[in-house]
Amino acid sequence: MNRTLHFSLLVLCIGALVIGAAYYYRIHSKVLGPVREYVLPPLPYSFNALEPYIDEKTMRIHYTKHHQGYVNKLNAALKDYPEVSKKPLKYLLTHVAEIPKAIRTAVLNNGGGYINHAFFWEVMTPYSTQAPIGETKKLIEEQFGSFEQFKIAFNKAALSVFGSGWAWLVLDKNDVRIVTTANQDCPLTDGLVPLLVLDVWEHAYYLHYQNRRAEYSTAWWHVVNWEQVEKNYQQARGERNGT
Ligand code: MN3
Repeated sequence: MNRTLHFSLLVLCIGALVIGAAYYYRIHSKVLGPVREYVLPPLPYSFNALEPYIDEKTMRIHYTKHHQGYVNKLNAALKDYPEVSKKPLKYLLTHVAEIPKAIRTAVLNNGGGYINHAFFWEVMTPYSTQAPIGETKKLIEEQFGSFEQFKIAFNKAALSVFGSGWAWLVLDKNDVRIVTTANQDCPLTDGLVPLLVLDVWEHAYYLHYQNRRAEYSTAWWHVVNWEQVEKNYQQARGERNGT
């Protein structure tokens, strides 16, 4: 085989590969569409806004490293599954069987990590009303006797989480209930609607409180965003009524 023929064949092969790849990509993106890429949702306040209850360094690392880590790993898991990525995360977490087995654990862990943290940032504020308001105030008082009793029960639940996890106030049909989840599990998967949450992973408090989770969960009440909790409740009720 002479050199020119050799070169021509090489050019032909490369050309065929390029055209093939372009064609595959065109078909692929036409049929399946692009992959949805998650980005870190904006933090609703500055890193030092929740001081002294949650310190700036913890917030910064928690948001830019831990939360970002879940975002990255979620995107990596969905990279080759555009059809799955197009479904809202809330939908996937409530229809677990529709997540392909090969990525199910990764989507549950990192999708949970993504959504749980996004939710956690929202239920905190430097301008806390310090006590529940509206319908949630009524529901909490009916269910737990008083706000004080509720706080005691919630803190007890937060302390009972062995290892890493979360303590939640959820809406279960028409009642509010305290539940805990392990790792990055989300109550949505169990058909419960989150209203309030506390992250009790050590990364959420260790720098400032070291091993003193009780101290952290007690201090945290100062920054609870009860207006958001009420909004979460109203939204859940609206969705249920189809409005
Ligand atoms: Mn966390």
